[in-house]
Amino acid sequence: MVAVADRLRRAQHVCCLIGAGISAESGIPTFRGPDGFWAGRSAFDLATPEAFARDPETVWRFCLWRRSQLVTKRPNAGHHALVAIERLVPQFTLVTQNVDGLHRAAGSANILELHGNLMVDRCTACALETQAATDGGFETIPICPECRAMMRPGVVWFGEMLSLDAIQKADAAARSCQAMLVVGTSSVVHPAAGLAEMARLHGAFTVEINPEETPLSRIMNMCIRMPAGEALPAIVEAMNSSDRG
Ligand code: BV8
Ligand code: ZN
Repeated sequence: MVAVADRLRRAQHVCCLIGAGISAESGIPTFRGPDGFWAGRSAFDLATPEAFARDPETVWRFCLWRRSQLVTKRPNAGHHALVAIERLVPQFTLVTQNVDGLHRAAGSANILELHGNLMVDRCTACALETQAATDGGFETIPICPECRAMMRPGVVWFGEMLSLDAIQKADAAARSCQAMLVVGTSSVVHPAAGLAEMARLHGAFTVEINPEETPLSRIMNMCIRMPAGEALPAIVEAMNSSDRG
């Protein structure tokens, strides 16, 4: 951890690319793990515009069920460690694929939510965005308060463009950072996974924090085979002790 801490300490700009694995220790299933959201389900029946057009009820039921689970979940030591790192370095960009809002709940500031946010509704007709209720109402499909059209979850489905602003800022951060932590992602979804390759290409020191190997492990400068909730606090501890000299 000391070697990673040293790299982060010396970096002007640190970028973190985050996946569902960091929220596993908050009790939120990952996607592709044995008990993940996609276990026994097809992403293409639940997370594509075609699926929503074909059967909005089923897509909404999946989303509302996830919301009902999410509202009781809290950030864990991994999320809090990212907040600490953000406050220890001159420039920090948190690029997350997660839609659970736990980084904001932990206190992270500079967050790019590449895949949107599960607690946001967007109107299918007038694009009005509203915050979803957190105290229930997980049975009814939200209707637009403005034009009465059906709302959709404010997440990015497969085959949909990411927010141009978010991906451009994430790309710029990957190109300019001196160190990138790639935490809790299987690195199979693009364009997010491409950001780690971009960082490496531009000379950043890249660290994968994941108990498992991923398709990008081979290009990383370092792989820490530990859960994020243990590795990230240990890195913060090493950064602080390097301060104490
Ligand atoms: C787009 C919906 C273009 C929201 C999600 C280039 C190459 C190949 C494919 C493509 C490409 N470009 C586009 C594609 C197609 C597609 C794609 O990438 N497909 C893949 C699967 C083959 N990409 C897209 O469609 C994207 N759109 O590019 O548009 C375009 C151009 C023109 C016109 C139109 C469009 C859109 C991508 C967003 C898709 N939406 N979800 C929702 O319902 O949540 S993505 C979905 O996977 C999740 O949202 C999640 O964010 C994402 C990534 O998953 P991970 O976070 O990595 O989670 P996973 O379970 O996979 O892994 C968890 C990891 O954690 C594991 O490695 C595990 O070991 C580890 N772990 C477990 N416990 C811990 C841990 N790590 C640390 N600590 C622990 N305790
Ligand atoms: Zn509307």
